[in-house]
Order: sequence, then C-alpha cells, then structure tokens
Amino acid sequence: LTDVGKVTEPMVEKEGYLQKAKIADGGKKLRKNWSTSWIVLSSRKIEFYKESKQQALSNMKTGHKPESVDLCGAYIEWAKEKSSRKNVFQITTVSGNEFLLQSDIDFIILDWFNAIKNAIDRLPKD
Ligand code: I3S
Repeated sequence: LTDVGKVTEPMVEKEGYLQKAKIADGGKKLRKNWSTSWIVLSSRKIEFYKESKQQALSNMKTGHKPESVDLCGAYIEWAKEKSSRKNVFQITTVSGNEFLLQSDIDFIILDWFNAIKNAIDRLPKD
C-alpha cells in the first residue's frame, strides 16, 4: 500500500490509454460506444477515467470518481466476434458489467490482457 495524499490506495500495477466500450451494465445490454479511456489497474480493481490522466488527477481533487470495476470473480477473454476491430478483449464482472478494451498496437493489448488476467487469477473467486 502506498500513501497518496490522505487516502491509502492499493499499488498501481499498470496504467495507460486504451479504447473502451461498455456493452452491458448489470446484465443489461448497452449500445456500444467506443471512446478513449485512461485505465488504471491495481491489485483488485480497474478504474476507467473518461479524461486524460492530467484531467483525471485534477478532477479527483474535486471528488469526481472514475468508474471502478471489481476484479474479484471477474472473467477476461478475447472477443474477436464482438467487434470488427482488431485486438479486442472483454472483461465481465460478477455484477454483470461487460467492457470491451482495444488497441491497434499488438504488444500494448497483449500486455494489458496478461496484466489483468494475472490480477484476476491472484484474487479469490468470491
Ligand atoms: O457491434 P456493432 O453494433 O456493429 O458495433 C458498432 C456500433 O456500436 C457503432 O455505433 P452505432 O450503434 O451508432 O452504429 C459503433 O460506432 C461501432 O464502432 C461499432 O462497431 P465496432 O466493430 O467498431 O466495435
């Protein structure tokens, strides 16, 4: 654990920009809408920021919260059939949220897939 200001946060394992589309919320299908997201992976969650990292950091000071995804019991798989884009994988959470993540750059998406898969595999399933 590291101290970030007053808040104690789990260590960030990986962060960067990917294309993101949320396709289900609580099991309910959503219309796919791709956008760039700043993504922060820590041991048991992923946070999605709609803005740049810089904008996200200044928004945090005003109490603005990113979308947070609990990785406990989550499922990750390549999702070739869910998009015409290359390099797409899907994360499905226990709560029935589904996210597609994508990058045109092969090594970037592979690094993210492995990092998230490792995080999920280290966590208890429930
Ligand atoms: O799986 P779909 O429905 O072909 O996904 C495309 C659509 O969501 C489209 O938006 P509209 O719902 O306004 O048609 C998006 O702009 C496309 O990016 C989606 O397809 P890809 O293959 O890019 O995931």
